[in-house]
Amino acid sequence: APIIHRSDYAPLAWTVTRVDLHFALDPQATVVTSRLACRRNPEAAAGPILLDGEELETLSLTVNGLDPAAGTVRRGETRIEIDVEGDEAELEIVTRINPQANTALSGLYRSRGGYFTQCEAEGFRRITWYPDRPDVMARFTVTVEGDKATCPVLLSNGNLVEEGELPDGRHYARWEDPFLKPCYLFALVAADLVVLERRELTASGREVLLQLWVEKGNLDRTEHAMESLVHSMRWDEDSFGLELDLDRFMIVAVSDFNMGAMENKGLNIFNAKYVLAKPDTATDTDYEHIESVVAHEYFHNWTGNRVTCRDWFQLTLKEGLTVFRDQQFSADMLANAAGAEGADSARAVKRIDDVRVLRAAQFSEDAGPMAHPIRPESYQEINNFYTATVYEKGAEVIRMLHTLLGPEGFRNGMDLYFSYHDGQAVTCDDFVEALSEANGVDLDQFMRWYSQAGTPRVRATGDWNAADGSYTLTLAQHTPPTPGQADKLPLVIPVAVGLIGADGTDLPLQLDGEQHGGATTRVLQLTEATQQWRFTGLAAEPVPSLLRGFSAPVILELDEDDARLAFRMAHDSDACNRWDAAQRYAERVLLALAADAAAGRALNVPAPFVEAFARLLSDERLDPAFRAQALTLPSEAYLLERMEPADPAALRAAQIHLTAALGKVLSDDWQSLAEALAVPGEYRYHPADAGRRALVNLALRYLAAGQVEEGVALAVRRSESATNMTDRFGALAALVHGAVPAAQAALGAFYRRYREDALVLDKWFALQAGAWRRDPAAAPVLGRVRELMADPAFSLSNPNKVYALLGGFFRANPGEFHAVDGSGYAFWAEQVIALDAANPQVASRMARALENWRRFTPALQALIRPQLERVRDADGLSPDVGEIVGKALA
Ligand code: DPP
Ligand code: ZN
Repeated sequence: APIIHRSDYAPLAWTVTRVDLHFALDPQATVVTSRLACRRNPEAAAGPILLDGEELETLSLTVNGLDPAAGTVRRGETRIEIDVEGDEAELEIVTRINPQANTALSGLYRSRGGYFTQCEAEGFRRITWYPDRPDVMARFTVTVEGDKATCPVLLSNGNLVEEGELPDGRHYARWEDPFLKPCYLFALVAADLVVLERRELTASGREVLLQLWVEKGNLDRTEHAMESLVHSMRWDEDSFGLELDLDRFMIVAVSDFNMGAMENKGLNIFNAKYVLAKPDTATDTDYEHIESVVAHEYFHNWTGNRVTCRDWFQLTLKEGLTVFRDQQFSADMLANAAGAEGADSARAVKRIDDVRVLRAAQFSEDAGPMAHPIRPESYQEINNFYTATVYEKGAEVIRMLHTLLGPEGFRNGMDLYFSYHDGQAVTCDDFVEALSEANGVDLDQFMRWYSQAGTPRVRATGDWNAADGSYTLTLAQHTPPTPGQADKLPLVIPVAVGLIGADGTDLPLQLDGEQHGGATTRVLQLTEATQQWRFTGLAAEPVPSLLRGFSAPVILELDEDDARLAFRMAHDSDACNRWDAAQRYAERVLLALAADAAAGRALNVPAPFVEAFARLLSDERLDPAFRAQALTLPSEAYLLERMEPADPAALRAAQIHLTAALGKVLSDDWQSLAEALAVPGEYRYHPADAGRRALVNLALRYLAAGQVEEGVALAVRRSESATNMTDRFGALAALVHGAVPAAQAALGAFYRRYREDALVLDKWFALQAGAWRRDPAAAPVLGRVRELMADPAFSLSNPNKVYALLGGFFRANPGEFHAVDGSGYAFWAEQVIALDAANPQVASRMARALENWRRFTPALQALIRPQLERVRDADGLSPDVGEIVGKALA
């Protein structure tokens, strides 16, 4: 596939101002009539009208009502060029498409009897010929015509302006979107759905209709998403002064969807898993995700839709910013629910969650062949760039701007951004310039975060001078090379710093030249390769606590011995750093155990670690949600990136040994904790309850891992008789991960109870795909994965199922996937090739599971390479998978 470069951007010679679409829906032969009002762009170089298309059958094309004159139209497989005189033209194009055959789930496709669309990034060209790029913004009118019995509900963007009956059992609806939009925000739904409605007033007193459309039988799972939507509306009004601009805002749940959800103007389409929840089927984590995804898509209405991206290289303009906004929203929601006393801890727990995701998913991306800046310079397939870098690192970059400018300065910058660019398609530079102008600060150096890939290392060293009571902190930054970027320049890195005294309390920070000490946490700006700060007025050597709140997306390198990590685990006032100290200590222990396992030595867990761990476990002053975070070991995915070379089998042996030891040795503590924290009464989604449930479930995990009889019995009871999914699934997961004999019966009972419930079964598939094998003589997990693929509830054409079972195996189970006989890799190649024929986006996500293959042991690399080559050489490989394996092998 050709490589597309950011530097090649040029505006189109012709743009579209109005679009009138007519859909005559039919499963295999939908006819789309598109009338486009086109206008010459006075700012662009002269040229023909350019239209993109993919898999379209073109029935007719007229220009200004006539067949085009000979020689004025050039038709290619995916491109039509039309020479037109004058400055305006009206095109009418009729195409036929086959939604039933659209297994890629991009464009117009079918799901469970209905019709749905997904157009971001380039799906609209699979519906009709169009200049399919985000800088073409037009007003859309849409008429949808379909079968009344199977598709009683006909939806599109904007306002419903007309509906009526047609002959032959058909009916139609006409929708008008008053806002200009790029075609990636177009949406259409025609299906048999029911609705939950609510009317709300916006801050300025306008009444809006909120609708949540789901399949029949799911109405009892819509309340939480609706609540989340209303909270999102209020939050955006309060925090940014941004109101809903439509009379009607719709969310539709669909079972087959490649991504999480899509912010189409006024008609958000959601993967059902981010809408549907009731206590018996959804866990606390599901509730949290629903709240944040609903908010995310809602927030896009301003950051994404009202102001959109000029080109797809600017994707982080809307995604990084909107992820930051949804993270702030969720933190506020948690803090409000927790009340004054628990607010700080609730925010910290949310931050820890986000940091965990960033470190596991984004750091590894930044360290491999797909490393790219948050604003990429080139791509082969844009669908491959909906990445953790563009989204999560992009959000961290916005967070740093927020830190550097302060909340007010940030808000002023946002206000200016909207005042300049509302209704436009703009760039990341436009955004940062607005922030810079509003605050009178120079952000030129900061822009390097947009152009440099790779995770920066910040090396910290401290120098205590007892003679004058000063402590000199030296910070040095370095960003390692990434593909195509050998040399990096210093970045602007905000480093939040605290100094802890011997008694565990924070010291007031007094920098050289200041009269007296001030705040106990201060943000230092590291802008050069190396910088020093001298803290004075200290009575004794302090313990530094750096990068508090994870103030920048960097890897902090600081030499701390075990005792110091234990000290910070017990005392750091910054919850994020306290968690991080526990993670660092656990990482050290696990990597040492893995080295022992690889060398065939006996495994021994160091007693001081167990003691530090136990102190956190039983520290009742600490919020249970925080304790659950701090007592969860770093993920294998994260640790494999820290291991040289990555040896999944050795790491798995270490994890098995450590979890079993912590379960056994601390069994009394875990058991009393599980009893004391059990949440009585009826389920409610509330962070305080959720924190307790998380900690109890973690206790069950350790108890089952340690094969502690009473703990296993408790997990069995809860898996049978829990009153909510969080407890039931938590107990089941403990049994499965503990690989205790009772797990099989519990899995069977769970399946029978939820056999009709696709979303719940996704959990069941994922759990088994990710299972650990504590007995080396037990059958490999791959065998079970193959069996599960034959289960009637499994389907390769449903993305959620693929992510659960195959993703659960490739990504969440490195210890089994990387089996030393290479069986996992052969299976991977077979599945990626099979998936690619039907759905390249899903296949590409699975393909990425092996992109960092060069980090593994030579023996594993020798097994992986031929499988990567096998995929690369497969017939008819998509550009999506082609780009991934091509870069991996390069
Ligand atoms: N634009 C979508 C989102 O991130 C992705 N399809 O919300
Ligand atoms: Zn988004």
